Amino acid sequence: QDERMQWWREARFGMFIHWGLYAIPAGEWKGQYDEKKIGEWIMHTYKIPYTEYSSLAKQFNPTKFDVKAFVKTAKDAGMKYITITTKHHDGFALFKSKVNNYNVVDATPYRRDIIKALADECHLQDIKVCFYYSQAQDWAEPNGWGNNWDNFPKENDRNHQQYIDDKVKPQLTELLSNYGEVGMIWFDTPLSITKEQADDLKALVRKLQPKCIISGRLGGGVEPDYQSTSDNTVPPTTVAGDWEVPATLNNTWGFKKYDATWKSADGVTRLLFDIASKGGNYLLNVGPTADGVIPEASVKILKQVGEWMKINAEA
Ligand code: JFZ
Repeated sequence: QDERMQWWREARFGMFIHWGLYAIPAGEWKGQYDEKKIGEWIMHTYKIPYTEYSSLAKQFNPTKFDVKAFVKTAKDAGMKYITITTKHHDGFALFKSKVNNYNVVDATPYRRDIIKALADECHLQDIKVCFYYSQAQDWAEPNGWGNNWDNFPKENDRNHQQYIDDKVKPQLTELLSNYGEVGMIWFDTPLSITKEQADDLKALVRKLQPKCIISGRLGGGVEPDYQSTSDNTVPPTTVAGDWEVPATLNNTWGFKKYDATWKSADGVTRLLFDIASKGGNYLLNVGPTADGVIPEASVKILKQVGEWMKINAEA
């Protein structure tokens, strides 16, 4: 446990990347736009049928994606790890998957494995690469959790186990076999996942990469390696054990075209010191556009934070 957690305890600051098909509508669907909704939930927000939403893949072509620039942005800000959505609740994978062709290589004109590009670059530049994977919610799957608008079986009639066996375990196996050393699997929104199912996923991660950390939201009452706080929430006092605050830079994780509610660089720096002084880690999000770039406003804030960090590290 201690050996597994060591790099993470020293890291303090990481970059969260929420990226997927939802970057294309960027919060807007057929003229509707809701300031209060988060961008990566758009399929859910507007009850978009799977057949319609999935055709966004034919437009996904982030030709401006420059992996070196991504990693440099993180490193210059003083971040020590990057956690990217390999598959969010919409079910679309940013990596080549042999078990499910709803993925960036098989279903988009871009045809390149984004997770591979990022993992290789992180290994090269000596920064930890971590994978977010939505283990329960999968709105593309009749046996997954969460899609109650398509013509799928009622949630109680679903064979969740089938979904776990056919998609989750094989895809986690791909992620933990084909991309070198993985710092952590970041599970999320476990819903009614059972203890047995969570134990099984944990055992799979342990078997394939014993040093890989398991994030706070595995579910089933199964002990993770550390706790996630509520999103954007810093505990008022020092907390025992290992914990992390996942946080946004504006009011969404996935890119939204009209959200300009950016935090100030000052605010981010203060939060970082607040969290670090209480013994936690700060996982700060960016949401790249459909073109493949981190919004300019985010890059600017992160640059300023990096300058602060440098001054303070030297002082
Ligand atoms: C989840 C996701 O649904 C969301 O899209 C995003 O990926 C975020 C990082 O995680 O949302 C959550 C999950 C847990 C809490 C809040 C939002 N929580 O425990 O407060």
